[in-house]
Amino acid sequence: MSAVMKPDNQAERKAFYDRIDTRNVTPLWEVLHGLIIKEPNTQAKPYLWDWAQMKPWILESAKLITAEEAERRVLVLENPGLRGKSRITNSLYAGLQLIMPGEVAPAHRHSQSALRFVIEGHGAYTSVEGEKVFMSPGDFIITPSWTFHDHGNPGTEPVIWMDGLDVAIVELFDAQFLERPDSKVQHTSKSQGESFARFATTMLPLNYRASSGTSPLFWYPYDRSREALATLSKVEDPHPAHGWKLQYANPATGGFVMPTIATFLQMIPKGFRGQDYRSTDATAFTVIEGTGTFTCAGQSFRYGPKDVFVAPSWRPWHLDADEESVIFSFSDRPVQQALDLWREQA
Ligand code: 1HN
Repeated sequence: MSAVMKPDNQAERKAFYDRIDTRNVTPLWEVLHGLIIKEPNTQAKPYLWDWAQMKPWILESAKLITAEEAERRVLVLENPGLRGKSRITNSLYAGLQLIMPGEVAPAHRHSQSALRFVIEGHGAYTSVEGEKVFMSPGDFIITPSWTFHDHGNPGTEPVIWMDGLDVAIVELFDAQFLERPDSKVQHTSKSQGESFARFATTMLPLNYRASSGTSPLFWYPYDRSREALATLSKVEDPHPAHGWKLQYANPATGGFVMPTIATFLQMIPKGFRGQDYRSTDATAFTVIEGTGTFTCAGQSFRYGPKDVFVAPSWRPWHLDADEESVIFSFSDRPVQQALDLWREQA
């Protein structure tokens, strides 16, 4: 029965706040309701980067700067709700990288984990810890944290891929390191296909023990992944939201390919009308094949091959396909799951 009166003392409060502020102290009650909220309410927006618009700009960038001067010649895909932060989602970076015939992007290594998803062109390679792999459209390649990598294009065509990195996650922990070796291009110390032979055949080196949370396999060629989806599409019904969807796996652990980023490939049939779905892991998508519509939080975007689009955390989205479509995607799901934060709702 004790009715506690709310004091009416705004001026006194303000004076108190000002006093404690001088020693870097602040009252929780003034900020509490921004810190704990009922559900995610991200600043990030759904958006689609149209390939027809992006491609000429990417090629134009090659007239302005070399890959070597730029270190990496990339146009960053910035979420319209997060401009100036080099982010496609609150936790992940994405960009479109171009390497012209004859160019090299010099070697370096950093704490950030990276993925490449090849969009267009043949004849360029990426080299990871002394092993080269030539990239073809649809191939998914990883650059594990703290592994030396350089890219080169001894071929005749411009080659463009999407990069995805965990920059903001590493920044959250203030755990970034970068190293540039003396030589621009790594000495190739391994044969092409070595890690594929060791890890991609459902076999492992004798007595193998995973020494890191990152996949020892760094090249996932498109043909095999696509064929798996095509076979599944003949033997099971599509998931009502995802169609036929697989996650890329670390063959040594069965887990995701990197500790911070999960990657997926999905196929949806012609005429598919996907159900609404949402999850706490904001997701960036790249279309490889097909056309349709991506709808998220009431906004619809027509998609076609090589477009990139993004679904922010917890905003409902669905896919409708005009033609059979194959779509790559990535998110921070491994981090959220490791921290018991991940939720989804169909
Ligand atoms: C990076 O090292 C690459 O190695 C691409 O190709 C994009 C974006 C931010 C930080 C490092 C690459 C990057 C990056």
